[in-house]
Amino acid sequence: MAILEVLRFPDERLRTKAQPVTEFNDEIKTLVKDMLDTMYEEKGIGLAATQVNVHQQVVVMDHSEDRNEPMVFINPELTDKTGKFKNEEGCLSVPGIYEKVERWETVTIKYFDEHGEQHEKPADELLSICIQHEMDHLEGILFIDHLSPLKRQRAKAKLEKMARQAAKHG
Ligand code: K1U
Ligand code: ZN
Repeated sequence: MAILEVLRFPDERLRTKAQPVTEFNDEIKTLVKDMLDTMYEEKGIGLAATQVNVHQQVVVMDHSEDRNEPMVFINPELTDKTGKFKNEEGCLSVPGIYEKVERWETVTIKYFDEHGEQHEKPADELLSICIQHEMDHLEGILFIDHLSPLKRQRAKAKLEKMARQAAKHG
């Protein structure tokens, strides 16, 4: 079991655009396993490789109640998207900030699993929100980038205050 370091805002490495996976080898399988271990350890429902400073298009998720339904999305693409809705989001890379973000309501995800098999899956509710949030990470976009300038400024000020307090108290 390997727990990877999760990059935190304002780390510039979170702004790196991820590259498509071209080889489904043991390295990718190990990355997927380590990302799942890290997501469970951090109590997240999703994680993008960008957040652990690996700039390949790999996403893991599990939003099941018992935390026993891992999902892997490699080179994800949205082939269909309908409707819009607003929901509260959080992010392991932007701790302590929860804000409503507008997303596509339903999407269809085309992706590969870690064995290189291609799949297509319809998604709504939390799966739809989460895949859009994670695919943003792969593009170097954070959910706070979707907020109004005022809300973004407030979030930044809160994060800076939290960083100052953490530095003071160790
Ligand atoms: O990408 C990440 O940092 C993971 C993120 C996924 C996510 C949660 C909620 C909406 C969109 C994307 C998290 O897991 S944040 C922590 C969390 O478990 C959570 C936060 C708010 C609502 C539901 C869950
Ligand atoms: Zn996130």
